[in-house]
Amino acid sequence: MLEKIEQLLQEIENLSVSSGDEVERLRLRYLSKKGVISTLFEEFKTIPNEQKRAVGQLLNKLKSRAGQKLEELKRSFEEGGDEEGVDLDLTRPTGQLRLGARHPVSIVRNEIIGIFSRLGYTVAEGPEIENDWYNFSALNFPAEHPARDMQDTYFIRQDPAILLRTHTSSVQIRVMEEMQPPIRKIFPGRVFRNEAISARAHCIFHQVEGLYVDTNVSFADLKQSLFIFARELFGEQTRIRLRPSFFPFTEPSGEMDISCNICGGKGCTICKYTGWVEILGCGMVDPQVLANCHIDPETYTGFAFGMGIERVTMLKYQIRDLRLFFENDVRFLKQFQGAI
Ligand code: 2NL
Repeated sequence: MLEKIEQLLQEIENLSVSSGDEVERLRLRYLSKKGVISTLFEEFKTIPNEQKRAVGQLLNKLKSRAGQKLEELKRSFEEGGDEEGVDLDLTRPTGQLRLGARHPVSIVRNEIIGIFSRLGYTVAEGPEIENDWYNFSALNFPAEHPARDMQDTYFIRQDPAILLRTHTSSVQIRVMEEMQPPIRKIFPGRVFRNEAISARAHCIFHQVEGLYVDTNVSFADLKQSLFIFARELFGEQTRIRLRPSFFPFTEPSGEMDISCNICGGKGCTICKYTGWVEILGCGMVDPQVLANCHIDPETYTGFAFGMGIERVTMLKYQIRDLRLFFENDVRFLKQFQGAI
């Protein structure tokens, strides 16, 4: 029995715990009525008298040592381990602080703004929550256009409609209602579409649109402005091509491709072996849209364009999955440290 008590004494000295609950479990194990130590006291009654003195002494020592040890462990949790006598120097310098990085979407947005501001454009912003006029009707969307469907657009209310804007064109309408030409502005902002989230699509993304309205603005002005833009953003070796397209708010409309900046136009998986990648949509502002904003389409013409910032950023930095922009994983974000 002496041996058993010695063993328990050793065990108690070596106890270590990681929570207050654990201390309580140990207290029950050693010190409760049916615990290990009570059981030993029961056994003590049956040992020969000549052993009683030595065993009794050691058993009492075990009981008081277990009580002390468990009390110590309990206190260490109650006081959060921050015992009296611990020196806490509040004037001590911290370790090295980690510096954050700008988000890649912000970097590219700022770069696009920089390029157009050198061409004389200024920035305009507007509300993310819009009504039907600014998001659809003023932009010539017909009543039955699929974008007006619940399937594609987040409606806050249906009738009369309040919705999350699906493009920044709504801000362009607001600007054209407010001022007469010359207008030369770019419109960066967050837009919302009811898309299934995948490597290529997200329900929230960012756009930059641009608008230039004045006397004698031509399609040649559109093409040269976007050519300059493409070379500034992707490098001076960049070539462009325009393909015919359709938007309700421009006529004629086009889509602009740039020569693939990965393979230089030779053909690779990024450009699907075409040598070209699409980066934006554009066109001459439909005269009806100008008239909707009380700008005389007989006097003025204009061009407009729009691009998805995530898409442009993916091409520029060879990012393969759009979802990376929204996960905010520092291992992704810190790669852009110092980009601007
Ligand atoms: C795209 C295409 C485009 C516009 C946006 C616009 C705005 C007004 C009038 C006329 Cl108020 N046009 N914006 C024009 C053509 C294309 O965006 O693919 N965006 C991601």
